[in-house]
Amino acid sequence: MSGQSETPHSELSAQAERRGGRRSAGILISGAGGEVGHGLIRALSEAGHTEIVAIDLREIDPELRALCRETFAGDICDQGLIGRLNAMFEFTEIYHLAALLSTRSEFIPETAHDVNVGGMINMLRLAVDQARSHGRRVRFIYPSSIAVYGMPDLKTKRSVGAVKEDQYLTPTTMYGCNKLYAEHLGRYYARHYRQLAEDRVHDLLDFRCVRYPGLISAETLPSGGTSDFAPEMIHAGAARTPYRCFVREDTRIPFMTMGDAIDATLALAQADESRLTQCVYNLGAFAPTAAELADMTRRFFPDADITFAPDTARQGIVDTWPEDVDCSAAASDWDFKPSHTLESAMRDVLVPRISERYRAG
Ligand code: AKB
Repeated sequence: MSGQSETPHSELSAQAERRGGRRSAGILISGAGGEVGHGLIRALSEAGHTEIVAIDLREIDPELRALCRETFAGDICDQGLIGRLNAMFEFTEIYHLAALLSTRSEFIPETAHDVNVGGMINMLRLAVDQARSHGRRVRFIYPSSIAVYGMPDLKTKRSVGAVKEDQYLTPTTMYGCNKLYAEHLGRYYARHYRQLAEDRVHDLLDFRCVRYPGLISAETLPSGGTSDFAPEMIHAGAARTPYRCFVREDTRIPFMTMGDAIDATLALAQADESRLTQCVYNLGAFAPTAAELADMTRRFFPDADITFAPDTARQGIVDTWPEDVDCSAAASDWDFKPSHTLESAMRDVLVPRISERYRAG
């Protein structure tokens, strides 16, 4: 994979020269073209930020590009690109979203490791290099996932209900292993980085992490994840296309709307540090079974054609994810409170917006 800047290199040098060699202030978002990136760029832009620097493997949509100071089509594993970002910008905040999701990662686990772990190391290294050079701490926001959990069996999954951040951390997927290790890397870079080096500089990073449940967006459809059955089912209902759900009807995992996930991510980023008692926080809003999701979809789209055809391997992954997550730490440390139940999410956000999307073609 090659890292190619959308703006030609000569033009970037010319821009740097015009700025008198000075670096521009920036908020960096990796994986910016993905589902979360779309929402995050819009929310940051609405909050008045004009210094967004977005990077994604694919070219960023023109509509999003207009909200950014600079966009790059490139690979976070490309050291040359990371070096250019380091030379051009002063980042005080980094949202590292780029990742290969759980289903996709099981087909190419080594590549997933390169992207999910190697990419994380590159971004953390960029963050500490930046902090050392401009003298301010860099806030590093990292979305992890319920995939870090590994429930040993269905009986345990059903009996324990909502799990806390430090329970059942034995993931069975490459993506889950990568996310769990990346959480530890963030904590290490924030608290122990180069702890034996004589020239160690303390406190370069402010690392904050959310563990997302399955996310449901009205604007985009996910790809490569294993929680995708929920958004796929609802979008198929609106599009009036038949949907064969790849998990059993009794499958239960937590979800939230994309809007609530973005709000929570920004709330954690802005939270008063003195209130934070941990680096990593669970997030979730509702935890329906796949059958309950199907019933809710049929309630709003009465002719939705949903059948269940479980895929044994993908089912096996979802069965290791908890039925629900305990979000009490996020609630007490930074007032996390999702604004939607499944019903209100469907009624007020998902159904109106998704319907409009499919009406518009
Ligand atoms: C996936 O299904 O891989 C993701 C996740 C739960 O992190 N949506």
